[in-house]
Formats: sequence, structure tokens, C-alpha cells
Amino acid sequence: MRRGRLIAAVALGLALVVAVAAAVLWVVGGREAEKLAGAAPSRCLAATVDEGGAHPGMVFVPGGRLHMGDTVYPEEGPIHDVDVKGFWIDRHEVTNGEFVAFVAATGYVTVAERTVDSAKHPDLPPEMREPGAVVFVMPNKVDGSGDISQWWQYIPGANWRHPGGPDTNILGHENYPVVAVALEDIEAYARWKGRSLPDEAQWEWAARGGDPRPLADHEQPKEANTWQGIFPVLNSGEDGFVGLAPAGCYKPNGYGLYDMIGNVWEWTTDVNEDDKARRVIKGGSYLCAPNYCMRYRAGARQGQEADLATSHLGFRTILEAPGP
Ligand SMILES: [Ca+2]
Ligand SMILES: [Ca+2]
Repeated sequence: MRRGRLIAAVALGLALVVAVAAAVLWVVGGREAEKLAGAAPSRCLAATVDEGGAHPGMVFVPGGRLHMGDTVYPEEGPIHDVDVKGFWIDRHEVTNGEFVAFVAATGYVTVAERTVDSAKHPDLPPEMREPGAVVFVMPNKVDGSGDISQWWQYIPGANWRHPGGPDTNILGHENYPVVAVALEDIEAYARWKGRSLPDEAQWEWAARGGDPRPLADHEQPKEANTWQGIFPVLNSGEDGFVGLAPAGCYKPNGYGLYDMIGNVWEWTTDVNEDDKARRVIKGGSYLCAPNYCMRYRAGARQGQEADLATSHLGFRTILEAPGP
């Protein structure tokens, strides 16, 4: 009996702690939303006037046969056929404004805001156990391109609210894509929205914009936020943005989807064949240049640790529902 009471008391105590923590997080999330609401509007987001329809903010992509893959890097081939059913997909990369609404409503804390699980990562150096994210920091010069730590830094305190590190924030950037989100975070977001995440074939099919085949020329696209110049030391910003752009600054593809190529890489649910702890990401980012990462193509792909938040990676959601 006494033991039962003790367990009940402990359970009640734990429930109270969780409730208080949730309330605090909800308030913090709410404040973040208030601050964002008062921030100066970001530019672009070309399709702010949504035409409505069954699923506002989403576009229906009809089904078809995708010639999946490409021929630039070995991991893209061989090109093979995949049948894809029709589905809805977000017109834009998910923005900071959309993510803050999720956090304000749920009190969700992202992976990059939590202490790293030492059981999962026993070999990490102490500085990488602090909550944080990997951030691109442009170097003045580099010694070859083999050592990516010359431009990627793990910065404690970097997360979706502070994408460049603790001294940065997202005020005025509500239309920019949210970054520094791990797979677990975006799964939670998609659940909250009643949606799911694209697999690689769905994402690639949507990115092709109605053309089932990879483009024959592998030129750097003009209508996408990529890197012009010599990565990582010289970026002319010819496309209008040296860093991230707000969502929807470039022409949409054939389905009316913005920034499938470039701006931020986007998560898919496909497990990477070479490392099961990784998922496939697609589309390349504002850091992709002809001399380093020609992955500004629908068929390009890269593996990414599922629990590592980075400053060039975001996402969009899908909805498997009947078309209009
Ligand atoms: Ca650019
Ligand atoms: Ca993108």
C-alpha cells in the first residue's frame, strides 16, 4: 500500500514537472510567434496569394512513371523507372513562420535544442555534446577541398531560432525556409499538420515539374538559389542571394512548385543505402557550385545523418489524398 502511494506520488510529481515544462515551452513558443508577427516582412514568397482549393498551400502532382536518377555522380545511377501515384506537396519549403506556429501550438523542442544523447554518440568530442547545429561559415582561404571542417562548424546554441549561432535570429525572416531541423523534428511537424514526408521518388517526381526524364544538360540552373563562383571562398551572388533566400524568389517549376532545386536541401524518408543512420536529401542548396557540388538537379542525392541539424537543410510536407 505504502509502496503504491509512493509510486502514485512520484507519478504525480513527474506529471506536474512535465506539465510545467510544457507550459513554459508553450509560453516561449508563443513569445517567439509574437516577435515574428511584429517583424518586418521578408521579401519574395511569390505565391502568397493562394488560390485556395482542397489543401491551401499545396499543389497536386499527378502520378506517372519517373525515370529516376541521373548520370553526374555514381550514387545517382543507374537510372531506373519508378511508378509514382499522385499526391499533394507544399508549394514552398516550410518557412520559419510556419514552424513557429507549430512550436507555439505544441511546445515542441527540436533535436538541436537538446543535449546530445551520449549513448547514441559515444565518440563525440565534448563540444559537440552541447545542443547546437552545424553551420556553414565562409572561410577566407582553404587548403584543398578534402577537409570540410574548413567551412562547416558545429556551433553550440545554433538551432532553428538561431540558425547562424546564438548571436543570430530569425526576426524578419518569417518567409525564409526553416533550417537546423532534424528528421525527428519534421516528422513531428508533419504529424501536427496531418501530413507526411515525401519519399525520394515522390520528391524527385515533383521536382521534375512534369518532365519524367533527367535534363540532358547538367548546367547550373538560373532560376534557383545556388552558388556562383568558386566554392567555398568566392560567391558572386549573381542569382541575387549570397546566402539563403526567402521561399518563392525564383520561377516555379512546371507544377508550380518553388525552390525544389536550390535554396535549402530537403529531407526525404528514404534510408541511405551506405549508412542506415542517414536519410536521402534532395535538390541541393544555396551552397551548391559547379566546382564542388553539382547537386542542383532533381536526380542528385546525398546522405545526411538523421539527427544532425544543419544550416542548409529544410523540408516540405506531402499529403496522400485524392486530387482536385
Ligand atoms: Ca545564391
Ligand atoms: Ca529546396
